[in-house]
Amino acid sequence: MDFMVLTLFPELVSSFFEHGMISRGIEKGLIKGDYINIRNFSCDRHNTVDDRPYGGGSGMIMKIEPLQAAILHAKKKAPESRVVLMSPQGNRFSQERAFELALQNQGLIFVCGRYEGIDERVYTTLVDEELSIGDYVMTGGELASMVIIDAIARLIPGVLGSCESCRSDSFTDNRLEYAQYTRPEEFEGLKVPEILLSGNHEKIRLWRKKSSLQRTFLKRPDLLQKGCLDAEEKKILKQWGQELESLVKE
Ligand code: 4GM
Repeated sequence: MDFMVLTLFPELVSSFFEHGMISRGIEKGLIKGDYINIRNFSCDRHNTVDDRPYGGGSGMIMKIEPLQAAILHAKKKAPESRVVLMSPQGNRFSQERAFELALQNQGLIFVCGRYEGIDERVYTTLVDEELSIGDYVMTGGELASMVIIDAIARLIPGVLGSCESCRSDSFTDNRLEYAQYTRPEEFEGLKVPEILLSGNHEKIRLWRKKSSLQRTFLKRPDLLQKGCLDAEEKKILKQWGQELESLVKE
């Protein structure tokens, strides 16, 4: 899957493509990470990419001509790709959307804004979709595009070491991930739950399911209302309720 980022700060993005699992995925040929400096597409000798807003007011607005030229160049390199503009007004990105986009396997061209905004005609003529990573404003779209690329890339088979590790991720099936431990068995009096040392795979599976449900119930109860509980989950929660009740009775 091809990722291309159009930005005024290509170094921000290049270092992201050069580290960790993302760079490994690129080396393995599973994903492509590229970037284009929007300033290279400015139309005058001062390399202007922004201008004052019509109607007055403070701040500078990104001009349409360099953005159009950069987007057309990116489209020429990757004609099948979808053009996504990062903005706080966009559709909210989520784990569900990450799965959708990874499955579609269509390349993505990210347009990252800077300054106080972008000429409205960019949104209406050059962009397939606006995406947002949350209800807050940043100085540029670069971090948002990297968040999205990271979340999608790790779902592409082979990018992470094992396929198992992303199947049990938080938010998949609207559940948070279960508690995990590694050595030592005891740290400053804090012990690893014994079941995890038992080697009993069925007991471990049930313990993990319970841990996942407990965490979701305590930290993100909104997720439990969204997806309904299956029979096994109901049983586990009922059992937890009984455990709590017996504590109160004693
Ligand atoms: C306004 C318009 C994305 C601001 C376009 C970008 C937050 C997000 C910017 C832009 C951004 C977000 C740059 N801030 N919540 N700032 O995903 O690109």
